[in-house]
Amino acid sequence: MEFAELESELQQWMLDAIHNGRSRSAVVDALLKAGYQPTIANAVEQCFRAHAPAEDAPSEQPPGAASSVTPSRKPDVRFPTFNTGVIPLGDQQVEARFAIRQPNIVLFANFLAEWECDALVEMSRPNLSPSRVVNTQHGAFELKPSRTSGGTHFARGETPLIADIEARIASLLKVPEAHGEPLQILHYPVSGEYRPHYDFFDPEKPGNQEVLAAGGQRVGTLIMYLSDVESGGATVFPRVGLEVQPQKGAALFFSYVGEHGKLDLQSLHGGSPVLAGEKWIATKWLRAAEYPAY
Ligand code: PD2
Ligand code: ZN
Repeated sequence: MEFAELESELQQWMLDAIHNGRSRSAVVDALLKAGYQPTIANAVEQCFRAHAPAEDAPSEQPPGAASSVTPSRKPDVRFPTFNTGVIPLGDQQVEARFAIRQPNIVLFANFLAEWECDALVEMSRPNLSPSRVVNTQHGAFELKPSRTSGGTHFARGETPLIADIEARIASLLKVPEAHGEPLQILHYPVSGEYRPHYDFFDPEKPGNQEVLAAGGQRVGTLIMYLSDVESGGATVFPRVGLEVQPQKGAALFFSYVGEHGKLDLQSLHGGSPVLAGEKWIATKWLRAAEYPAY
């Protein structure tokens, strides 16, 4: 199996593993445990040859031990407190439509122009692969019935449009662009869903050490709706009884790490099944510290 043929999230996971100092054999082991065929070892080898530092002798280390970024339970990021009203951001007159405090959730209308939504969809359509979730025991990415979308991602600043949108996000949320993970584009066909989950990583779970070591904890999420949805597909917060119906160009922000690094369990959220039409979103997850750019 070739590295270039792997789903983008799996490629990203391997790059994170190298960045965190994991050895070839540790990476192959995790993937075999997650159910991959032994031919995955070839893709791992290609990835290490292309991306591991030349002098990097394979070493067995506890997950995350060699990270250049110390995982932190404290947020190094303080998001602004939003109230409803218009926020001029470059060419966009963004409007905060509602803001609630606990959990901290804000809906921004008009965050993206229609043409930007269409361009992101067209750039992504040819490169979609099934979305995966992190296995919290051993850390590899797995296919699960709880997440039935297709996705792809763009590196920070990969195109002028991506760079523009990332600058807008940084300006709105007052968080450096370097704290952003690659922009994820997700497509949900009819019946596609993302069952309720937390976006933060439970620091007690061994399989999360890999993802926490690169950039620290996730502290906030911005979901940008790239399409309207004919029926279904709402983003739901079951613990607060909130449902947000996708509206093309709008963006939903929520954060979930409080004062002393306390994780907000009220932030449980999901994408309910699409009943008719299709749903496209772009998600920017934000970390407590700088996230490596590949
Ligand atoms: O598509 C959604 O509405 C959705 C729901 C829950 C997206 C995410 N989570 C996410 O991207 O984290
Ligand atoms: Zn989510």
